[in-house]
Amino acid sequence: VNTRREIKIIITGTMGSGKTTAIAAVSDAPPVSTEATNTDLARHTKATTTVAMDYGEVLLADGDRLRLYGTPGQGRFNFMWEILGKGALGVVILVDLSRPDPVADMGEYLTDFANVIRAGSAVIGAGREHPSVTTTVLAKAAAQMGFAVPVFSVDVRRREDVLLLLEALFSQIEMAAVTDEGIE
Ligand SMILES: Nc1nc2c(ncn2[C@@H]2O[C@H](COP(=O)(O)OP(=O)(O)OP(=O)(O)O)[C@@H](O)[C@H]2O)c(=O)[nH]1
Ligand SMILES: [Mg+2]
Repeated sequence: VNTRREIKIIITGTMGSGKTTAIAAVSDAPPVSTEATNTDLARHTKATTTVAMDYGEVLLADGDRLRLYGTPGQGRFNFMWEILGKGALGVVILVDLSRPDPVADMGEYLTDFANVIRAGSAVIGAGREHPSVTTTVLAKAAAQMGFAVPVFSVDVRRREDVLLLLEALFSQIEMAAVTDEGIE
């Protein structure tokens, strides 16, 4: 039976890690964004920030549709996370390696989205550069927290990079489904 599915994915990470950029880079339909003037310039110098959510869609070759929901990065909008997380099967955590402590950043999002990650899957996308924190360091730190998640080096401005992340996440979701239901 050819059952086309719709799979909800959350894209999260610190302010400026590139959630809005990533969704715009891959979405088949024009992305929906809720950008407003950034009044928190101390936290990040960019001109705008997401205040509710980002939304985009990617149609996979097999007909499944990924629905992508980007979270706002500012802490005062954290109430949106629970709303956006409902029914999600996967989480993409974007880590900005230009920040002082990317391992701690990653840890916060793994903890905050633990329920979604345990019910589904997660991948980490690491962008920009850090003098000592590599993708291997991030993968080890995640494993120590009990999350066996793959870590990829990405430039969220590149469609191929974001698609790679989504494909890795999607294949994990598929594998989990096979394990849960038995091979048909
Ligand atoms: N130079 C450079 N710029 C990057 C890189 N990755 C992302 N960017 C830029 O960083 C910015 C990220 O901004 P957004 O996509 O708004 O980030 P966000 O995570 O949605 O931020 P909030 O919604 O405020 O939490 C964009 O201007 C990207 O073009 C990179 O590797 N190098
Ligand atoms: Mg944003």
